[in-house]
Amino acid sequence: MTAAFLNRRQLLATGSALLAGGTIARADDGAVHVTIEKLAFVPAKIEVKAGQTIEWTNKDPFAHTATVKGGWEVMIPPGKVATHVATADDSVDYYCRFHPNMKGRIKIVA
Ligand SMILES: [Cu+2]
Repeated sequence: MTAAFLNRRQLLATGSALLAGGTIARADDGAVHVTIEKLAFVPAKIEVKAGQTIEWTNKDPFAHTATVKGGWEVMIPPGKVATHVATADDSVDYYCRFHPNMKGRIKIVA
C-alpha cells in the first residue's frame, strides 16, 4: 500500500492590481486631473468641456483650495482628492485661498 502525497505548490498569482478604484492615474474616466504638489497646481492650465469633472489631488501635507474670486471654491484636504464639475462659464482663473501665489487657469472648450 502506498500513500500518495501530493505536494502542492502554491502558484502565486501576483496579479498586478490595476483595478485600483478611484485611481487618479487614468484619464479614461473623462475627468481632468490636476496634481497639487509643492505649492503648485500641475498642470496650471487645463482645458475642459462643460460637464467634465476636474479632479485635484493634493499631495502636499496641508490643505489647499481651488478658489474662483466671486465664484466657487473647492477645499482639497492634505492627501485627498476633490472635484468640481465644470460649467459653461468656467473659463476662469483660480488660486489657493491659503497660498495666493498658487494659481491655475481653466479654459472651457467645446
Ligand atoms: Cu494652498
